[in-house]
Amino acid sequence: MTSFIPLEQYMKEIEMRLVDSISSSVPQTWNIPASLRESMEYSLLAGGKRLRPLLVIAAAEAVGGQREAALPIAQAVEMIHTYSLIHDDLPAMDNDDFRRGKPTNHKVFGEAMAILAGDGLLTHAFHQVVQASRLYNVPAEATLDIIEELAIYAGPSGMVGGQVADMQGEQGITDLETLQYIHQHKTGDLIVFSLKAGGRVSGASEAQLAALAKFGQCIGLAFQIRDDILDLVGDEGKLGKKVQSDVKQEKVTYPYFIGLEASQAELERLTLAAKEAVSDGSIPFPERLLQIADFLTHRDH
Ligand code: GRG
Repeated sequence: MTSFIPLEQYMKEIEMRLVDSISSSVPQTWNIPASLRESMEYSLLAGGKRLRPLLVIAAAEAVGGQREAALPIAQAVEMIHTYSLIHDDLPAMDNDDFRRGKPTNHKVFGEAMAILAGDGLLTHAFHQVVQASRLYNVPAEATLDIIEELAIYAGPSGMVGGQVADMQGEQGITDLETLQYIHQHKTGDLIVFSLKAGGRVSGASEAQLAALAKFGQCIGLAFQIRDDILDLVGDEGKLGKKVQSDVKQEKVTYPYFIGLEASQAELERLTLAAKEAVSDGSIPFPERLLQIADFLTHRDH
């Protein structure tokens, strides 16, 4: 466990370690077309909050494990997340021109290369998970569990399924339950994966994994509700994008169904439930996770 530095400094440390290591994660000795490497690195290094790597490492440390062993998993989840954003921005999906304050991948490299850069990141993520075992002696059985769960939480029954439900339901969603299904899978599942995988690196017990999963489910939904609220009442300068875009695009959101005040109350309820899940005594060092839950509730971008 590292000494208990302020959360902002902790996040900065993890971001720096991630950025430093992620650019060399595709070995220079591999004979890869330069344009593919450039396109993958462009999006990987374009910034972002690095929330999922933060959760992998915070969960590993909360269970009493070492940061370094969790790093390949943190890289892997950021690769999956980045691929999903590249593909989500494509003309066939959301058709966005900017992401993380920069032109989207397909605007710079063309559509075909953006698709392939996403494919490359998705595939390479599985290579990186294996490195936790090869380089840091994470037991093969735990690594197998992490690989299996990455396919479950990021694949058809997870993030990809959530994206499809969102696509098919666009503008036609009539109930909160369907919206919850979309949020749970499209956004929440990768967050749950990150926490459980971090725990697995540190040899978490079943009770600890269940506590981390519950924490992830709650903050995952809370994260999305906060997104919806920020789109209505956020500061454009801090968000780096126009507010009220959900209203303009007639997107159904939490505030659309239950109003702004009730959405805020639900956000607070979920944050409390998340904090309770890791405060039941099963997690030896829950303090960082508690801080992260509060940080996400109050984030302004
Ligand atoms: C294309 C299979 C496929 C999936 C796409 C993640 C996703 C699924 C789409 C992104 C669109 C979106 C606004 C999703 C909901 C919230 C979300 C996951 C936002 C992006 O995550 P952040 O805020 O992004 O952590 P940064 O850039 O900070 O990493």
